Amino acid sequence: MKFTLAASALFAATALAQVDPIVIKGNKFFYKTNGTQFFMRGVAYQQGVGQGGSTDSSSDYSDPLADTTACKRDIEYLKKLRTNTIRVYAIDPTKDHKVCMTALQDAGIYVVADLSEPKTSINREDPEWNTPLFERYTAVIDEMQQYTNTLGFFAGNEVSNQKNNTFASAFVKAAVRDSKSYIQSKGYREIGVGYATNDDADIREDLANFFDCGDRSDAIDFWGYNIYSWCGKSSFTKSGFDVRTEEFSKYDVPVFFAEYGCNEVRPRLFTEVGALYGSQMTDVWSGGIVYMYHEEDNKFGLVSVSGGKVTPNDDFDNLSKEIAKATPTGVKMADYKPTNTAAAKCPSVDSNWGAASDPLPPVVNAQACSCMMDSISCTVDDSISSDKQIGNLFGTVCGMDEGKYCAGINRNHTVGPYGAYGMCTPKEQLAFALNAYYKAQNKAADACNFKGAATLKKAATTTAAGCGALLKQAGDAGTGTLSGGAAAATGGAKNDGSSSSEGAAPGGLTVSHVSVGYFGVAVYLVGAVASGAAMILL
Ligand SMILES: *[C@@H]1O[C@H](CO)[C@@H](O)[C@H](O)[C@H]1NC(C)=O
Ligand SMILES: *[C@@H]1O[C@H](CO)[C@@H](O)[C@H](O)[C@H]1NC(C)=O
Ligand SMILES: *[C@@H]1O[C@H](CO)[C@@H](O)[C@H](O)[C@H]1NC(C)=O
Ligand SMILES: CC(=O)N[C@H]1CO[C@H](CO)[C@@H](O)[C@@H]1O
Repeated sequence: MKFTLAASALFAATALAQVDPIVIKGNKFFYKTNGTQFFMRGVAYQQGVGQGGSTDSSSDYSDPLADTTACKRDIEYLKKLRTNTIRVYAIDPTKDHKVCMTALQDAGIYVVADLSEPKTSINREDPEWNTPLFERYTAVIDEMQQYTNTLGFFAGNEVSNQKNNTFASAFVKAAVRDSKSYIQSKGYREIGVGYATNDDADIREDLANFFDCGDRSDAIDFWGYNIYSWCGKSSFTKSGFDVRTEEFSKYDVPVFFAEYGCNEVRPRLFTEVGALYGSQMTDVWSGGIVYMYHEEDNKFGLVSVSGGKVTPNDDFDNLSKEIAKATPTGVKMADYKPTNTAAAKCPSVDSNWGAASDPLPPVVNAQACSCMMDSISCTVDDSISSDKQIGNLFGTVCGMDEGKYCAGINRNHTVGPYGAYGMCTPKEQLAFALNAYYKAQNKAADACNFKGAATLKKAATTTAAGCGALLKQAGDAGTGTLSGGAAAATGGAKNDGSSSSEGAAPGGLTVSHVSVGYFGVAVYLVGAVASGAAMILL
């Protein structure tokens, strides 16, 4: 009897630690079990992340959910601000987050996590969506989905931030699509995947429409808005919050402020809190996330941390007074009949908007990359590893014969179909292009050289099951369309013992190849074409 009691007490304790998941219905969030509407009272919680998630792409990040001492210490302050959500910008999926996530659950605090990290993120200057990025994104999903207080993920943060890089949004939307299909294929609970946008007047409407248009399985589940237009003693109309609210009044998914809190006037007064949680906005907005917890050089902190000790500042006190009054009731989930059910209309590609809605960049398919690597007979020499070397070689081979050897890795939808292998690792893409050149020279031995950067290998005679179909779909030039992919890609490629040759896709390409490497590619490519360097390296 005693034992049973103890056991059930223990069970109760465990059950209590799991908070009720947040679910989405129409343009609102709800607590799943009791159907009370959920309004975010959030705080951005990560040191060393600039406004809009900006970080030095070469810098390391420190995972705020892995530091258990700081996490437990800070929760006490977050509670004083009635915080029910924190936003984290980069977590390390290999670390253990149980202690902090459980402590957050005990405090009723949910987490919205960005899926990228500074070195592995979609680069607005030379965007792509590929297997290393997919591996990073899904590793974060795998880690965070374990906790019922994970509210959602951002597949990107302010990636397109002005007219000349709107093209990058196509790759972010491909990331949304593949992250959503991964969550579904793994049978995880429904966790939304969204995007956090900047507030650029030229592109903000097209951005919101682009991510919400078309097929629902490609579209964002919620929209985060980083907005700093209410400064000092502003107002609903002066800040433009009225116009933003009108713009989203027909949006069919939840919208919230993913960052807010202009600091032009300090201490910040946070009078926008009254508007955000008041009757003019709560039908459209689901609250917001104040940027940010830690005081740093950019002067946005609510507290200063020094020697492990937390000191709240005037901003903190002002916010706590305002947030105490933020008590919207909203609607009950059962009574709520969404009226905004139509997807947004896709923006057309013109001088203001560069991303085509259809097709989106290819679904990531690691297996297809590995099959391709098996099948080729000219590949990148092992001596080639640096971003600069890879970038130079892209410049060379893609600069030849009007870029025809790079059609299979093309990432510019304007100049042709997306190449089927543009989602492989940079080195795999390079191998494909070198091999395409080699084939076009009738496999002359000296055509697989590139000053020692390319090397002959044996094409695998028997390739892994399913390779035949994939290679056929992609076609010789790599300009076909692969079916399937993403969801199965990680597991498929890794567990496929039959995929044998030395050319199989490298599992753990270092992350620096992703953003830094590709930035290099763009630069070198332009340089090579412009200067005719294409010819020189031969
Ligand atoms: C619904 O559940 C949440 C969290 O479990 C709680 O904060 C909220 O007060 C509940 N709503 C009602 C009406 O009891
Ligand atoms: C966009 O313009 C900025 C200057 O405003 C420039 O630094 C950047 O390289 C441009 N990006 C692209 C993709 O052209
Ligand atoms: C795509 O190619 C076209 C034609 O060469 C070019 O004008 C455009 O700038 C390219 N887009 C990007 C984002 O590179
Ligand atoms: C609106 C509000 O509470 N303002 C306060 C913000 O903090 C400063 C400094 O503590 C006070 O002087 C303001 O009254």
